[in-house]
Amino acid sequence: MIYTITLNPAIDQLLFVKNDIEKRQANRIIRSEWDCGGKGLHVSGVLSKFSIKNEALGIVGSQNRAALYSILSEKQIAHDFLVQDGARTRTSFVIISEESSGSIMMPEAGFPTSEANKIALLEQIRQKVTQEDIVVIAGSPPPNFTLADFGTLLKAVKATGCFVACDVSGAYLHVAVKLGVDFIKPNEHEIEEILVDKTKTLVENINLLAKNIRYLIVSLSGEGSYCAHQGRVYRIIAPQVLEKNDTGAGDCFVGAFIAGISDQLPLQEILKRATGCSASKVMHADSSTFSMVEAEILKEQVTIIEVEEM
Ligand code: TA6
Repeated sequence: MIYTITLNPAIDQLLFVKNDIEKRQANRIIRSEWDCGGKGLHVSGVLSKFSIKNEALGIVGSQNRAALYSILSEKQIAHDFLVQDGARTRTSFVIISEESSGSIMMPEAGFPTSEANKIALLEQIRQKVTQEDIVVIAGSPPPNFTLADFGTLLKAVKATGCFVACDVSGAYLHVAVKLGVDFIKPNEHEIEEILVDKTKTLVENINLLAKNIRYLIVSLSGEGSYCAHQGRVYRIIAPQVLEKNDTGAGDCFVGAFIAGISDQLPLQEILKRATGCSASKVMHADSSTFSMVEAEILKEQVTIIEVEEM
């Protein structure tokens, strides 16, 4: 079983505007759509699309629970959330201009998790997760979820002996690296925070970090990524596509990568699949849609080169 943990889920409100946003102008909204948000939920959505059994865990607010659950059921995302009474799951505003590519993302902070729910989550992990499982912890934790809380959660997950993937940033990424996990996916800015030796090159640092992390991905947005595994570093060059909305592309990569691990595919195949899926995602307007057909075609346009210089 694969469990995704989204500590701070979101409902994405997609605001479509005609032109790029400008100050002192009425930036009229042409249409508005809803999508699920919070990185773990996107990972779950990708796994479900690959027909891989998974369950989304985390803490949602009672106030708009029905709205979130209806989006999740559309995306066939099975879940067993803890519910916090009187709280509202955050909104993440995503502005997409029809004129240009890319998006502007403005996530709310989210509600503080109650101490009772922090404990309940640990208990849920102890009851559900076994050594054969994969756990993906993804997205920014809520405001009062301290580094110590995060460390406690990670230790509880690790204690089960399962495969642990962690897509977090900043100080939480530090904790993940320090405690040791099986997978991380910082981007080129996030990795700056965890460089082992700042006098060395990025590739040398990737190699050093990868000594404690089974699969280390450094995403380079539209340029592709690096992957370090078993003492080797690969440069993955992504196909060039017409970008509509990059929001969720990284989550799509993580979901497809974990799907490949679960399917026990060879690493090069996993990387091609994940890169193809995220390239397809970028071509779609919402936060989570990608096409399996497009991904299959794009996969064949992915180039993987082993990096020799170390
Ligand atoms: O990566 C995309 C996304 O999951 C959006 O759908 C949005 O809700 C946001 O990221 C949340 O990110 P955060 O890091 O705040 O958990």
